[in-house]
Amino acid sequence: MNFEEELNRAIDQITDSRTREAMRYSLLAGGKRIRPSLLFLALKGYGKDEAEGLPFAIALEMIHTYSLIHDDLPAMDNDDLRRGRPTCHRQFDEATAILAGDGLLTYAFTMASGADVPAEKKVKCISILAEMAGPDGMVYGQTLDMAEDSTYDFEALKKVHKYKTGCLLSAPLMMAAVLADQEDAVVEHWHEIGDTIGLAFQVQDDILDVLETPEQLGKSNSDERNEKVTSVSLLGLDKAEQLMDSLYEESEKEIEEVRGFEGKELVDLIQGIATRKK
Ligand code: GRG
Repeated sequence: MNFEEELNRAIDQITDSRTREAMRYSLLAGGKRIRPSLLFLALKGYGKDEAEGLPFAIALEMIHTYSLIHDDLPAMDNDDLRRGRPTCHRQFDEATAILAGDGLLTYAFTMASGADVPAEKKVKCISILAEMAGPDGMVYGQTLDMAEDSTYDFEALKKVHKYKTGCLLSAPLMMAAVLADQEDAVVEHWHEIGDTIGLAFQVQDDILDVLETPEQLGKSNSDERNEKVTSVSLLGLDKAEQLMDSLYEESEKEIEEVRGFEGKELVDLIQGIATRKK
């Protein structure tokens, strides 16, 4: 299966319009596809066929891309560069970028509802997607992030990361557990593992913003421009690096301990993410 082609095919199914082309522009700009990979490898760890997760993997990447498009808008971070290209509102215009984000978010649910899996599991997966992306999930994290003030400490920052970043990394792990017929407590355990990966991932993002150039990262560093509090500004670089390493190790250990799950490939993916440079 070629995931990039599958994403393109999903966009082809939409009525031709400027909004559709902006959706395609941002979706197919070459992201790392971490969330779909988490879903596919978690399914594999349970001995399931990754094809069963494809509509949910496409949905995840559409929701993630919508969040990036909206996060880059002038009303939010006001960024010019994303995934190595001009941001959606720079390439098109603000109204089109808002619509492209709206289109990706809603079309994600069209994709998920078309999945060829039993209705009960499908509804559970759709409900996980909605909860993790919505006002009790990623949108809540973004809301907290927008409200940041000078009283921010590391606990407050951790909460932002849990929702803004962790939720959309937990969703694929939780959906894989549902598709693999795991009970609710196991699904919830994967939620926690995703939170740990999310915190590590976000601390790493803060570290990379300091160590790498926007050209290398393919995105603007608006945290510095917007004087945002980050894990590096609060902890210092050395402590942030130690924290990141220990969080990734913790998540790997937890994955290896999940009962009935062959964790090697998922752990390999996490180790690959832990050494990413963008
Ligand atoms: C607008 C509702 C709304 C939410 C925005 C995603 C987001 C929330 C903000 C973007 C800024 C940011 C630092 C988010 C944390 C998550 C994160 C590190 C996103 C980047 O994910 P990658 O590295 O990106 O997986 P690619 O481009 O590789 O897919």
